[in-house]
Amino acid sequence: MTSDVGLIGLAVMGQNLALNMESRGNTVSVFNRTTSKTMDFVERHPGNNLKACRTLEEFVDSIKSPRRIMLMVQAGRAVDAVVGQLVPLLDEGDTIMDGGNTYYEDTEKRAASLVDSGIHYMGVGVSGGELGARFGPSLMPGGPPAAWAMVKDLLESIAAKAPDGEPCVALLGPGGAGNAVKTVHNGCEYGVMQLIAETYHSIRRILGISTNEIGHIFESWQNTELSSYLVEITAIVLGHSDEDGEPLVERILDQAGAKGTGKWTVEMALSIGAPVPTIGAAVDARNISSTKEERVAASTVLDAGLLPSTADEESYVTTMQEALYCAILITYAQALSLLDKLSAERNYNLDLAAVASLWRAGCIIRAGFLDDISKALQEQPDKSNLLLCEPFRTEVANRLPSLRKVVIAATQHGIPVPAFTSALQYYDAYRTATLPANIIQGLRDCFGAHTYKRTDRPGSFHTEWITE
Ligand code: NBP
Repeated sequence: MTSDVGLIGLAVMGQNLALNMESRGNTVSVFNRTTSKTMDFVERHPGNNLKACRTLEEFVDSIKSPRRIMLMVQAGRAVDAVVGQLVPLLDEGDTIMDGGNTYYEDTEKRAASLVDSGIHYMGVGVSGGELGARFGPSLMPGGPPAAWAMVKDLLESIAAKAPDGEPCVALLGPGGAGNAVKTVHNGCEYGVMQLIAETYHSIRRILGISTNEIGHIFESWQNTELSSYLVEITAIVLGHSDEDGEPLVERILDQAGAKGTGKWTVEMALSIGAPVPTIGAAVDARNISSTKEERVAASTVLDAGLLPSTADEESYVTTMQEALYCAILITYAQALSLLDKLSAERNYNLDLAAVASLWRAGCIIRAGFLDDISKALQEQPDKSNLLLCEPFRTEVANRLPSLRKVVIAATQHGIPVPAFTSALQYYDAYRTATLPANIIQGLRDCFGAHTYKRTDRPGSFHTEWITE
């Protein structure tokens, strides 16, 4: 019997995605570079419709034509290696889906190189970690409509379902559009995680309450506008005890790892001139966290220059809650604005309401408010930024005093809050009609004759600023 779909790469994500596909009634052929892992995986799931393949030839021959093949291997060279070996075995009309965290430009190149062969190539962002892969990830596919027609049913069946029953998957655009959306999703994830970490740090330092108590605060926030997967698991992580009953998280070394998608988001943003300061701050915060030895040494010699605190401790938790929600919305606004600008630059024609809609379930940045974000973007397509869309314009405005208080209190106490600060700074810069960029233009023209534009007449101007 031929299989309905094939999957290559049986590390944690591939195994779970294969089981997910199988659980929806598909026979799944599986292949892994290291054959023992293929055999071991299939032996651990007897009775399932999984077909272990020892060679790529056997794998390709075992799949129904036109073939649908999902790659879940490490991004980069591994994808090139697999595609290189696979393509000569495939036929016109077959579809390769790269489900890894691939850089969108890489997908563009691979898709372009296959156009003449008639083999379809899709970049499919997969979010939700291993549980998502197993029971329903958020899927962000990009590629040609003809390929989407081939894989739509399959992807809709394995995707997470939003509260209204809609599958969290839609064709987002051509080429690398899906990978770009997944990258920015991860960038947004970096920003929100950094905001959460700063919230913990600020409450701990300013109120001096225990990690366990802060865990309870996050738990209670799940019943508020902050309701989201990352807030939910923060409560779990903060509430988890080590063997002796002490909070485990306090024994975790304060050096954050990264696999690069945050950096890619910032690189993408820099390359098209789109501001994403909160995501940039989150990447920098991970980088500075990794300089542990230097920080420990500096902590004994650098003065703090603290100021008297003006934080109202009575209402501080509520202030923090409002500030966190406000800063999270500003982070989503940056991420969506980046995608909007990328879409214009690359002709992706991204539907941002659809993007927000498929982030509603299955992915790491899923949150209760995404339903409203999706509706707002759909109903107010003329608005150039989420911050201008109601109800978010008003929601952010109402919480801004809290965001300012949190930044002020942290500054007075010498607590680093780069994500909160950058969110506030983005907002303030975005709402400022006249920025001091005129000074920059004057300076550029003064030292380098770079010219400037005037507010009172059209054209390009240069001034001889230094006459002697
Ligand atoms: P890894 O990213 O750790 O990749 C391991 C897989 O790649 C194994 O199957 C390995 O085969 C295969 N592989 C490598 Br490495 N080099 C290869 C090569 N030259 N030729 C063929 N196969 C090769 O696995 P993962 O954590 O399951 O993630 C898979 C993809 O999904 C990645 O792109 C990842 O970024 C993305 N992703 C991961 C998560 C997550 O939570 N982990 C979430 C969302 C997306 P081997 O067994 O022979 O070494």
